Amino acid sequence: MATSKLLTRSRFLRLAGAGVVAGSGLSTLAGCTVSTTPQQADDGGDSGENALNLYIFSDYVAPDTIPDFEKKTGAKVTADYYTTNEELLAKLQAGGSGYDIIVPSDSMVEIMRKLDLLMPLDRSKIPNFDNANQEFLGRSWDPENKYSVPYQWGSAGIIYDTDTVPEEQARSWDVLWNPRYEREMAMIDDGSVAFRAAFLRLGFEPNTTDSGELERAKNLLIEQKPLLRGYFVSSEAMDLMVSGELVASQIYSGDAYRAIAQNDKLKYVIPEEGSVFFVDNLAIPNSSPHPDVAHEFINYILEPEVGAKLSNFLAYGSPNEAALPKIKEEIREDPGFYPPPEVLETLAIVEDLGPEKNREIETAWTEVLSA
Ligand code: N2P
Repeated sequence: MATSKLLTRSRFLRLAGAGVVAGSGLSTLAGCTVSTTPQQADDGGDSGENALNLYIFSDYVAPDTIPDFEKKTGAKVTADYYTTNEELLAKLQAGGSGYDIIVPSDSMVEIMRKLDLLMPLDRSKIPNFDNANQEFLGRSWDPENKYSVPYQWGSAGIIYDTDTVPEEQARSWDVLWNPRYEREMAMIDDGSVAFRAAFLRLGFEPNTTDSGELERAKNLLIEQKPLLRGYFVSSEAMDLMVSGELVASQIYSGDAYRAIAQNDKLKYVIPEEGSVFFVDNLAIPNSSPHPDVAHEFINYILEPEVGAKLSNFLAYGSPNEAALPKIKEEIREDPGFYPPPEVLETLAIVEDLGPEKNREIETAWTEVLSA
């Protein structure tokens, strides 16, 4: 079966005991969209010695993550943001990006590794590596963690407004095709994630490589398009759900939890047909101009306090085991967001399907967008 179970039950419970997420009454999570403030790296970034050019998913640091690193090390950080792994890959392949730290998801680490885009990590410069949770090390995308260190993990499910959408509807991907909610629904602006929802809704494996199934999923997404308000970055969907402009959307778990912290009519569900799970990772591009500072940054993120601040703010799961005791209890103990074992078993990593299949999905996604 193509669906890969990421965590065994007992291990998950151990992680969940200090890992994931949010719920109501978390004042620190309210109103917490990270502004994309620091100077843009502008293809080359800061060329000084003590500089770090960071290229990361949007809304993916806590407010103090970067300023505290600058204070601690004297390094000057410039940051650029992307919204999909494909955007990150294209930027790196175009060459000369000048980035020192990137944050590829699981299968993108594998793709980049095979393309020789990543620098092997010097473990002697990352003494905090020992703080990483074994559960997230040695995974298929980087079996020896030669190139990457886990950063955050989560799922992609459905957020819905309980005043409008009945729970039994929200438990299926089908809800995002329901004409009753026309123009009040959204999907994540990432072909590889949107296609997984369509595959699952059709009862296909989330990592299917069957061209006929891909064609059917494409048609399903094209059929859905006029019903949507649009395709949004997950944190934009979060804001539109909080304001009530959307009643249901595909969303990443952390953004869902942050939305719920601001509007308690909202709920997050992993649909019964299953969904995808991701582990995002810190890595250093081969072309990094400041590899020493980059190693210092990775080591910094693995500090217990830094890891806890990240997860207390972002509400994604922390693969930093040493951070777990510092993650707020009210977050850790919110049972609504810890998937029970039978749901966990339905979660799959978005696998690297190989260059040809990946391209096929990208082409199909372009067709959806231009339909
Ligand atoms: C957070 C982005 C989550 C990335 N805004 C999902 N891989």
